[in-house]
Amino acid sequence: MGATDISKLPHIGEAVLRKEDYRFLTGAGQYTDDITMARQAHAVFVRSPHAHAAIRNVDVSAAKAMPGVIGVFSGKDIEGKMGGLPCGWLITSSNGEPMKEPPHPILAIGKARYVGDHVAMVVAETLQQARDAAEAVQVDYDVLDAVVNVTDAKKGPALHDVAPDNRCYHWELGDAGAVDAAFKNAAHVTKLDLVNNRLVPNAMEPRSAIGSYNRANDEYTLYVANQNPHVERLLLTAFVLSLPESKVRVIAPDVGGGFGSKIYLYAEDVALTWAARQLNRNIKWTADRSEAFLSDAHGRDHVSHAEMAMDKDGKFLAMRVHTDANLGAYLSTFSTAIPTILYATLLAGQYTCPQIHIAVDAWFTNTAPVDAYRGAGRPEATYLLERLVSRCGWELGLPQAEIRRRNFITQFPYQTPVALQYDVGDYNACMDKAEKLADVAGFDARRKASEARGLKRGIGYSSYIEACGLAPSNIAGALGARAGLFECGEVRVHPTGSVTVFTGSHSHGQGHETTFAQVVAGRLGIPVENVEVVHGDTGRVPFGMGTYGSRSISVGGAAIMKALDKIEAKAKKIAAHLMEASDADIDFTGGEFVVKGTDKKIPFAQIALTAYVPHNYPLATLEPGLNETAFYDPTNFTYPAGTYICEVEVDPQTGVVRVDRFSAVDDFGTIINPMIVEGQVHGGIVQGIGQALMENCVYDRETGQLITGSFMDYTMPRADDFPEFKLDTVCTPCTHNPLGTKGCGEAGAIGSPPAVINAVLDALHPLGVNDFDMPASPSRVWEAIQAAKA
Ligand code: MCN
Repeated sequence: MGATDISKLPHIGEAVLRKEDYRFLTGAGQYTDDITMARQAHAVFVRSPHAHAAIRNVDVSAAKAMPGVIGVFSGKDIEGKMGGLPCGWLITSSNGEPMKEPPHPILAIGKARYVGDHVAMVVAETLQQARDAAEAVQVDYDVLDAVVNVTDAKKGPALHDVAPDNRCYHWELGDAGAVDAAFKNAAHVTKLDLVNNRLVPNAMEPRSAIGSYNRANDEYTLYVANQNPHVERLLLTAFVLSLPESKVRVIAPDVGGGFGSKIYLYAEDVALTWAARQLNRNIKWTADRSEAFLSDAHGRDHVSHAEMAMDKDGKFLAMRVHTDANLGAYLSTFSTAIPTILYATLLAGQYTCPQIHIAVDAWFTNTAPVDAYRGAGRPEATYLLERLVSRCGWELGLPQAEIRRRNFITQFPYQTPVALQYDVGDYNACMDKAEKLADVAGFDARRKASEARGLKRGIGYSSYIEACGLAPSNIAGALGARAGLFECGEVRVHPTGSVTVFTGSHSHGQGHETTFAQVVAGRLGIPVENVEVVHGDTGRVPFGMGTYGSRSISVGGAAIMKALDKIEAKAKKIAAHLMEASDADIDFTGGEFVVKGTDKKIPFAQIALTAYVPHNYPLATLEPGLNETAFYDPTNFTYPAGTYICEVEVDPQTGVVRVDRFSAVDDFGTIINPMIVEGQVHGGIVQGIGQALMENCVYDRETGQLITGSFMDYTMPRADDFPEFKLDTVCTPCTHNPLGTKGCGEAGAIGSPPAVINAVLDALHPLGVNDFDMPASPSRVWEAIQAAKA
């Protein structure tokens, strides 16, 4: 089946209501914390109150004597009994030195390295008993100086012996010599310093896990709020607990949002699984919101300098970027890939910039580990590039659309100087639609109206591209990653013709139970209700790499399409036998197998039944059953792209920024379910505007304490912070996956932050404010206005 044919099938492009919503809306969802097991005990983790401290002693004796306590473990108790948390992706420094990979013990040994670092685990009959006993654990700390940002990290003190200067790696991409030469010939150079603020993921459901052990057959089950159960099992068994995978089942039931923060193997998951066997109990732990703030992997936290060299007409000649990335105290599972493979490779954006060079220094600091958060490297790249491009336009006196159009890539495939090859796109079409949708023509009148009310109005553009559908093994491997990211799908046709699909993708809000069913129902010509989608269980799904990087429909869906190809081929053989025709003469269309050029046909359900009741069947050449599995490794990323236009009103008296209009035009290739895609874009834009205007994770520079450790101090966006978003799409189907789809799950979070800040800057330029970083909170905007006046 070709890449574009899919759009003609039934159910494809239909706004089918989400099958999963009945259980979510009626309170029947089953999240990890909803599960109560027989002989269930509760765990509480004792966490370091210090950002950096030597641990002299952990005295658990008083805690052990507390009522209901079943076990108390410190780092010393588990030392030598298991490995540390692995970093799944390897980055080799450009000079050939491997990155520094310090040990990451499951419970701290010798030192605590951030506020919230796990120091001990208490298990008791009830949660309250575990909490009380955790208070009784006596930890003797020697407090050390802490560093929390990349600037201070260079000065020390060192967190890990293996990285005396706190640098984990130095990594480069692109031709530095060619970039230098291009800068020498430039008519104009635009420069910009940027900070990409640290974010806390804040999924609605906090992390939660139950470690369970069955002594009868020596088997473990880990229930966990996680986005990729097979990867969790692989890391847990192969790297940490040295167990055969066949002895461990990981179940990720309903998961209330992840946004990247639930793709890692966390220390709590390991500790619970291990302790379940030690204590022969099922042990549950659910993070409270404060723990989530402290110990979930955070996102972003880059400090960058960027320069663009242009000719006299504003054509880009070369770009030079240096980025310091904060990795936090330890390497989280995918952390090293974020400021490198996923960030640096995106810096060409939608533009024909012939030379790009980027150098990245990644640093350890006394903060929670930093890893993927919705977009993962790509929002950071887009923020940098789209802020820089807007500034190029302002400095050259070119309209925001014009500076972009002059540099848009228009010929495909297009090889960027930073490793990626874009297969297809139409960036001018997105810009055209976005400008119409945003009524750019009416902006001047609206600006005057705002001015009359004492407000400053600004308009901001962002033309983003994203590489998603992670990740072609060939490209990931060439860039230094340890693993590529294929996906697996199994299609099981039952004798009645209904179908169960087992997918390695995991749905934690993205609606796969509906969209994957639409694909299968469309291909087989059966009702959507007749397709069940099973995910999130290593005991039921053959294999899987999970959900992140907006990969599920384009990689997981493609694996299902491959399995459906096999189903169709076998079903045709059965049909050919029944109708006494040759396989080649059978067409499958509208749910029926037809002998070409005749009126002989058999419906799909009859073929399904025949496959399982094969009395009239060529058993010598065809096995019974209709059940196929396929693995799909993409040959390239998918490249969704679009243009976002934001209009803000700023009150110069108070610094309050109000988003008045937001228009987004995206190209996601073939769209399976426009309603679900719209919801994904809405959510992404909200998260992006959240970062741009209010969210900011701040650690105290002296003590390393997390200052924004609750919703009192960390502002989350709410519905009344936004206007109604105007959305539209352009469709250039992806050329290399069988669905023609491109991912949509992160686009909003990637495209929106620079559009907002560019709009804020446009509003503030008349007041003399020429530079500004996120978040544009009222106090920061007001201060910038006052500083410009001074
Ligand atoms: N889809 C479609 N047509 C397309 C593209 C996608 O109908 N052309 C549908 C898909 O079938 C799927 C949904 O849109 O139902 C998202 O698909 P996709 O873009 O493939 O993204 P994933 O399913 O892989 O989801 C991952 C993505 C990421 S990386 C983050 S982070 C994120 C996001 O999804 N986290 C989310 N959206 C989220 N939404 C919720 N509610 N919760 C999260 O944690």
